[in-house]
Amino acid sequence: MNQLKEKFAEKAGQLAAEIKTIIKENGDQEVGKVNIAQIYGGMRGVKALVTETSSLDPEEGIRFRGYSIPELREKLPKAPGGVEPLPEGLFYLMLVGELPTEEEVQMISAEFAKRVQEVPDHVFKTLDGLPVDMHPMTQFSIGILSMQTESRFAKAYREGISKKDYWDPTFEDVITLLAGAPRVAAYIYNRKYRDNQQIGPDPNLDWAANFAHMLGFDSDRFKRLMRLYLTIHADHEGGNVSAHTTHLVGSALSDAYLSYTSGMNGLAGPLHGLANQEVIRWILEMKDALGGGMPTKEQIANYVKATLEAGKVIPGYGHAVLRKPDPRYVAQMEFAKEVMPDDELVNIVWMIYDVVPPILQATGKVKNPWPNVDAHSGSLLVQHGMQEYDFYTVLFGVSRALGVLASLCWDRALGLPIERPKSVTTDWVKHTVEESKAEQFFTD
Ligand code: HAX
Repeated sequence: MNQLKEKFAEKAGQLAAEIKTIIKENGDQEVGKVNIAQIYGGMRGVKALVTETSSLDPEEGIRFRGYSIPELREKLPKAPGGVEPLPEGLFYLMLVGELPTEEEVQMISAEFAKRVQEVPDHVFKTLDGLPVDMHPMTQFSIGILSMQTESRFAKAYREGISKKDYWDPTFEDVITLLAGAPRVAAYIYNRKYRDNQQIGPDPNLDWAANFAHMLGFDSDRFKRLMRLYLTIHADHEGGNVSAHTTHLVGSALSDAYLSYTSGMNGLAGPLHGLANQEVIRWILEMKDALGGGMPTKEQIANYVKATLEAGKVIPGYGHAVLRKPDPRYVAQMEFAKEVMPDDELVNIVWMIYDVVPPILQATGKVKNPWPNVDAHSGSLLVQHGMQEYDFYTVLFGVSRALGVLASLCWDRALGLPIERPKSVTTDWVKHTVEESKAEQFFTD
């Protein structure tokens, strides 16, 4: 792990120096304008954040340090005999900006397998004290938050650590949190859905395979699915709710546990990560309403229209940035076409893809009628035997930890300041509009 830490420190030092020069020489350069619609409209398109780990193009989708998902599926190291990338490799890539070697990935897998043993007992006792019917995302957030007792950053800060060293205990917290997150998640799953039959970690498995194992799914196919799932959900640049929240809370020097769980509370919203459970719920309700079995496209179209007429969204469709089918959806579709082309639920997901976009387009207001990552993931899990769809966002959360926590390391290493944008009142907006009209009148 020291090797990775040294490499990160070296890269971070270089970038910090470059950024200093950029700000010194070009700090006044404007990179965009903000209009009133954007102030009221969730700041869409406002460039106001720096995130090094990944970047999202509206047409092309996500690139992690320049690599698309198909490129990562080809280039990142795999488990022996495996076909999907190891998510540990993506963490390395996001952290240091270079593709790792197999040995470098094995080193991270080994460190995670070691530190997964370090989840303190009180975390499990805390979870045991929660109502078993509490939503798994709430339990997950509480479970990880209770690990905050272990924060090396919080301890170092209390002891008076120098600013320039903040990144070091943050890095350590990040590795410990990443190692422990799948264990906390699996504990919740087993307690809630498997009569509390807990399964301990296996020190010989990679991160995703160990997660599958602790969840009670030991088939090679489920392990393959987990490696793919935990890779594609890891990061989606910095402006989405989970990434931005982690960054924002972290900017107050809250440690990795406090920052990440804040992000998870945002991921638990139905317009963000919870959409993956909503998709399956919506499909199963549709099947029920239509009497079960395979619906026709016409029946799906009618159900979609009824959902919209009831003032609800079609879960799994639309995106704040993307304007094309999500490559994370496409990666899952390719996986399904290979391993389960005849599965009924998966075929319904594909029929929905044929039916929904023209209907959303016809509304004239939906900017992106295409499926996002959440439209497909649940059907793969159901087909692999994980039916409990209210757990799906926890899987997303475990994956998202890789991206948002790699970014938190960067935030600390670059010494990014506390975030504090300016807010305005509607009176201010009205006054500004009036002033600008008056100015226009006098210049005309
Ligand atoms: N179904 C119905 N209406 C939709 C819609 C959908 N799938 N997507 C957008 N719209 C509506 C919006 O609600 C909005 O309506 P109003 O003007 O009446 O408020 C209008 O179309 C314009 O919205 P937009 O600009 O196209 O989209 P936003 O950037 O405001 O929102 C969302 C992006 C992802 C939140 C939105 O598309 C949505 O609600 N989708 C369904 C939920 C979903 O799948 N969320 C997961 C997104 C991916 C993700 O973060 N995963 O974690």
